[in-house]
Parts: sequence; C-alpha cells; structure tokens
Amino acid sequence: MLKRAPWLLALFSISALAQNVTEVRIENYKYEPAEVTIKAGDTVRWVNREKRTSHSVVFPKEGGLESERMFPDESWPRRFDKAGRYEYHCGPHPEMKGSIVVE
Ligand SMILES: [Cu+2]
Repeated sequence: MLKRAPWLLALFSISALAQNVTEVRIENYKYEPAEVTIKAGDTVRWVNREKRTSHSVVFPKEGGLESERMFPDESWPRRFDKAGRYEYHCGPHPEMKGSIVVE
C-alpha cells in the first residue's frame, strides 16, 4: 500500500490539472462573480467566505438539485459537462442569484 501511494498521488495531480476550476465566493449574501463562463468539463467551486451565515446552491431547472449546506470556509464543487446556461439561487436565501454559462 505504501509503495503505491506515490502513484496514486501522481494520478490525482494529473486529473486535477486536466480540468479548470473556477471559484465563486459567497460573501455578504452575494455570489461573486454572480455570472461566470466556463468550458464544458470544467468545475465551479463555491466557497463560503461569510463569518457566520451558511448558504447553498440550488438549480431549479434540474429538479431543485441542491448542494450541501456550506458553512463558513466550506466549499462545494460541481463539474459541468454539458453546454448551457445554469441559473441558480441559494436554498435558505432565494433572493441570492447567480448563473453559470457553459460553452
Ligand atoms: Cu444564502
């Protein structure tokens, strides 16, 4: 097992490099930036930078698919494989809105 560890580490590093990760900060009850454009296969990672408030990300057009609740300094990644426009809002604060454009 120990001998295999470096190989596993190398594989993880390669797969991490193969895709782009775009970060969306959540701060002051806003997604920042509120709209991002990425390429199919890329990942968006939402990061909660609040001091106390928890947030989530809900995609109403996908049956209300919702992220885990993100507490301060937690994050949630989602990979987007299909082109399109993905509108989302926050579960506990529906007035918070954002969108991901996948090219
Ligand atoms: Cu929220």
